[in-house]
Amino acid sequence: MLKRWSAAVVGGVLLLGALGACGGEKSDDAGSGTAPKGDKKIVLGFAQVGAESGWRTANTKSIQDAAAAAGIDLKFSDAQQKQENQIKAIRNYIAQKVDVIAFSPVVESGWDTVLKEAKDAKIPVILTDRAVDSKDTTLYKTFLGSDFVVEGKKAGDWLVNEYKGKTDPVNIVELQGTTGSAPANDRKSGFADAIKGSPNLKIIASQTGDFTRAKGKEVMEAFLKANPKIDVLYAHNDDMALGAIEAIEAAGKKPGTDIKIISVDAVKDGMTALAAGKINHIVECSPLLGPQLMDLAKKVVAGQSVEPRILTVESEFTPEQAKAALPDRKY
Ligand code: GYE
Repeated sequence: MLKRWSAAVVGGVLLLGALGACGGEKSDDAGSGTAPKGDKKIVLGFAQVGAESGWRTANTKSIQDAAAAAGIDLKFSDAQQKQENQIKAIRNYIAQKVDVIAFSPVVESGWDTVLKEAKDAKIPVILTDRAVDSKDTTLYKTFLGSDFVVEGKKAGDWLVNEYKGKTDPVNIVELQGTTGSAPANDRKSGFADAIKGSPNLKIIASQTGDFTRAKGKEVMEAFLKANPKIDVLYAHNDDMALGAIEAIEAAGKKPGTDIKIISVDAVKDGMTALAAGKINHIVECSPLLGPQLMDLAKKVVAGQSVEPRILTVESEFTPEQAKAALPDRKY
């Protein structure tokens, strides 16, 4: 799959027409859009991070569905969580002269050169879901997504409240998201900030699980082997928490009881584990960014000004709230 994807991207413009829907590079033009007759459809090149989590799958579907509904011709690529693949995809969209580029940067650093190339080619860029650390904010039009520091803080505040009035040491292990990504950096710092006033709450181990179930399980196994007393797991997303639950159960412990678990996202599988008492608290991060992204794409292509930062509206869930919300959960 990676080979095929790279071939599509490296092969560039010439190959693209022939490749069609094969490989990671494809056009999702459903032909059922609402673009006014006679008007040329807006072409949006979207460089997705990958397919690492339930959140990402829901995010991709939201973008594809919203593009079809808005009559936007979507070129979609999957970078398999590699920055070099995303950069190649963006260069490819520049070479194709798409009308607008959007992407969810896998990590925060290292985007200035390619963003400058897009700017020089007069193609507007919209950051979706994750931020970049570029000093020059004129390199992109807007950033649509969550406030990950607030999410980390909500997770930490819940824990502080859970142990209110208690002074016994609480050993916390942390499963971080992809190293260098905005959600990993910010969920870590927001959480650390929230617990810093409670000296008995201690992070005794913190490692990346790359936002995947498999890695979450593997790292939790190592945490369990190295630390005889773990009271709390803070996972930066549901998928890593779900992998860790398997490791905890395999070690003969009860997730949610012997080890309390807090995670972020609130995808269906996470909410199911929360309703079953295996996760104790989830901070929501909505992946349904598609409709807002299409509105923004239309505006920036039309040369209209847009807000530089657009936040997603989110909440939190207890097990009872998860039970109530599950029947209507779309992802
Ligand atoms: O929380 C995680 C995914 O960037 C907000 O990426 C997103 C994160 C999400 O892999 O599950």
